[in-house]
Amino acid sequence: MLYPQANAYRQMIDLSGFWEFRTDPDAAGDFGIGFDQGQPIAVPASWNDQLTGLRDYLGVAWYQTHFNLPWGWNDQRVFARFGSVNYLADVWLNGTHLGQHEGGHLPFDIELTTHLKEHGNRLVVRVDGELAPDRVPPGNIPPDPRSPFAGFMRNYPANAFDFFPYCGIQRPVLLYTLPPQAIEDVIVTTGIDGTTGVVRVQVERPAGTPVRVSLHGHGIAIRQTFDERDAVLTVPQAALWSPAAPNLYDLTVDLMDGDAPVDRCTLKVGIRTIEVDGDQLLLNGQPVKLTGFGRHEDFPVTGRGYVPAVIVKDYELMKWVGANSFRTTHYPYSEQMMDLADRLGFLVIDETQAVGLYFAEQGLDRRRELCHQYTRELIARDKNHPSVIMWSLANEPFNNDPKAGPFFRELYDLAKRLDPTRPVTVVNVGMISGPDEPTFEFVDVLCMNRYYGWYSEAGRIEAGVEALEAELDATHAKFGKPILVTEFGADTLPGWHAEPSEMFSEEYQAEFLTAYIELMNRKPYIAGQHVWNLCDFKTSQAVFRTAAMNFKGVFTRDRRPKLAAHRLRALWHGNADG
Ligand code: GCB
Repeated sequence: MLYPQANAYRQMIDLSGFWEFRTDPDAAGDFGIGFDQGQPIAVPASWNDQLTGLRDYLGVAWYQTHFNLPWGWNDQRVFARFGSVNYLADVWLNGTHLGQHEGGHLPFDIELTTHLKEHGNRLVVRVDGELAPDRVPPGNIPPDPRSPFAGFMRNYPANAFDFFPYCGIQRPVLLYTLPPQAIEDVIVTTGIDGTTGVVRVQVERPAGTPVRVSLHGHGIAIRQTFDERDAVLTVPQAALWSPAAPNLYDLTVDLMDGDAPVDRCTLKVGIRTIEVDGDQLLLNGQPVKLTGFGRHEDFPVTGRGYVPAVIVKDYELMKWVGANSFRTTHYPYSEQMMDLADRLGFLVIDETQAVGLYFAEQGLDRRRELCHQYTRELIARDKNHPSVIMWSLANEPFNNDPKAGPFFRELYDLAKRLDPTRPVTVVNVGMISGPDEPTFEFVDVLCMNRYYGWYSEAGRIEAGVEALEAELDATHAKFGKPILVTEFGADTLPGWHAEPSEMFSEEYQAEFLTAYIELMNRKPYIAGQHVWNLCDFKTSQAVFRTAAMNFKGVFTRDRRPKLAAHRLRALWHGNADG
């Protein structure tokens, strides 16, 4: 699945702007043909914080917009691409239902061609944002009636994950054309042979059509025409891609009819390898140590909506503190965020939206299908990014269940079949399955979220770090694989100070992160440290989430540094001016 492009053979327009909106609390509406008197709403953005009274509304809502066909589009194949609609989307054009997609955070394309008019097209999208046990991520899981705590301390809305369940059309909606004969997909993988880069380009297209590929940049221009499925280009003295030098080449793929191109796609290529060797993670054959964060697509008013300026800002903040990486906690981020990771040289652990997974029979088959769908869709979308160094199949599933091991083994095999070039992981949390994590046997890298000194050993950083060290050493001795500590952190109210430090103070967070990092720096098998979280972010309401916020950010929700941000900068850059 290629991102839409505009060039001599393809065109594209962005439908971002003010759409019309109405809720449908009984889910009984039949507005596919359109509706009158909708309220204006911004697309892309979550609906929750835009319109009065809708913050906790997670039901059905309808969006509609109108467009005229641009000049020259009459005889083209036209598609709509939705970057992210959370959670369940149904699409109508001029009264005809054209498709459905389940799951936010991943794109889908719908062909509009035969239903288009030259003027006054009406595009309608029904969005169902409900939380349900047979959805992924799940929510509204019935409390266990045998538990004495059934219904006690529940969060609201009742998601099974720790971030606000924003919904709506959250990323841009694009209209684009494809020529009659079109490139369907391009799959690029890279290798290194001495100082030579090896770039394999596989082009999915109508059978029997020749392809011409050109690779430009860093002093080379290579061109090759071929009839086979793929071509291998060799790049002498290759300028490799890495965080220190995110070198990119320009790849142009032309579909040929005789000597004339009939379609074209361009993409950026970074030549790099990523592999696991014993307990080390190797980038371009050299051990790499990740410093960075878990993050959220989260900002006031726009919710989980695509805001380019916030993306730029977050990269600036990450660079400022000395991060070289992040994990797309807990769902795939926007395609634009991934493009910038390639350009700016960030290493990305790319995670699906399988968070809060549990294994009770009810709804399990559906959750399994969705996890397979998401894994396929994520790899299809992000496979060509040099920045993506690992696939994460899930965050903190309730793996203390005998069904979990086989569930993830299947998913791991699927990911490896689709992409044999990248390590695959499942992110574990000690509070649930700890060292008996069933996926540790087969995943390539062990990703551990740990909160000793916060959720356990509360208020006692030293005792927490001792427990952490014991567990890390034991896990390493047992599995001998690289370990990433993919979350560690402490809630911190900005401006709250204490001496001696205590929980929720800025001093406690700074001391907590320092103690963890100093320990991890002493352990050669620790391949990475990701602080939870880059910024404070909104959650559901719960007694353990003051003001419906998770305050573990080292920056506030409006991106101001806490004490810990300065401390991290000193630790990761090696000096305060780094
Ligand atoms: C975790 C989760 C993350 C939470 C975090 C916390 O282990 O992966 O989603 O926000 O802990 O702050 O409790």
